[in-house]
Amino acid sequence: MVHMRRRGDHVFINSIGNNGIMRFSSIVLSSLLATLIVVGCKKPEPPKDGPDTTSSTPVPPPAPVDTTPVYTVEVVKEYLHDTAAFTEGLVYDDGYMLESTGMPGTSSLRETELATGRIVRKFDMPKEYFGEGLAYFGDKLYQLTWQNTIGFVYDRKSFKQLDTFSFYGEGWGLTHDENNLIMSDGTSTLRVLEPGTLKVKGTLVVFNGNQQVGKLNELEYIDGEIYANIWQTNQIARIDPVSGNVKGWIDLTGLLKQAERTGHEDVLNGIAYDPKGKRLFVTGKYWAKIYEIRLKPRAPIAATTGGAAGSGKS
Ligand SMILES: [Ca+2]
Repeated sequence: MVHMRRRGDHVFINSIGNNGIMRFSSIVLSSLLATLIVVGCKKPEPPKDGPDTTSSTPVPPPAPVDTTPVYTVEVVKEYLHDTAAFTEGLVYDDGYMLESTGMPGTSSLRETELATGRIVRKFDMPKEYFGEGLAYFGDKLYQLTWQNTIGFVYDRKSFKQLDTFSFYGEGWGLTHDENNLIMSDGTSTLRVLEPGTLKVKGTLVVFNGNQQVGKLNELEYIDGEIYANIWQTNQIARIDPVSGNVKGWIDLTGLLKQAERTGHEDVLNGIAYDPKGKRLFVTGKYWAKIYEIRLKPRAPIAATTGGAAGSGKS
């Protein structure tokens, strides 16, 4: 005769006395029954065509489908661009490009003839300033700096510096709508500035679906939308200026052809628009060309979205 004694997770079998009485404690009986149940039950096979629903590992929900429309582009025309220009802001004005360039020692405000690329006016910023976003509003030009927390106001025609203004954080892109300047700072939040005082009168957080879109860089307000290229990508977001929602993505992958690269180029940066001719222009830092492009709808695909926080040099 035997009795079983449980110690920890192990069951031991020992001899019992000569009186022949089997003494099972309730604990021993429970353990025996549990063991028999486990041995007697076979784990069900998962369905051949479905997930293993008996697994303890939770099955993640399917990834949400990004239904935001995507546009590719065709190049209408190419124009020369200064390969020494580290483009940070680009504005079209009646046959001329106004451009803000960055980097210490090469930051500038310049005006070039679009048809030829010829520089017709140039103001070199003191080397302590890193030029950033540029907007043409009224008869004035507004230029940001990256981390100097200062902006400059110029007369459009003479480039004479009229004023300065200060802001918090970093300066990245700048454009304007009918009434206000709109500024990016490398995050997913755009600031709306009152042009007279340059004070922040509102903010707009940019979302694609339920995801914030960070690293908003160069801007252009075009026919009631804010276009923003996303730093270190080939994507331009078309943003609803009221809701902050991305209404479309422009995918510029392949615009800068491998055969045309100098090896010196930096990222896509620079959007300008001719409202009369409805011409859209893009370029990049140290790129040799400004491209006039036309949008073509493409089937929706997952688009790149950045985080809420900005980082690094714009
Ligand atoms: Ca622009």
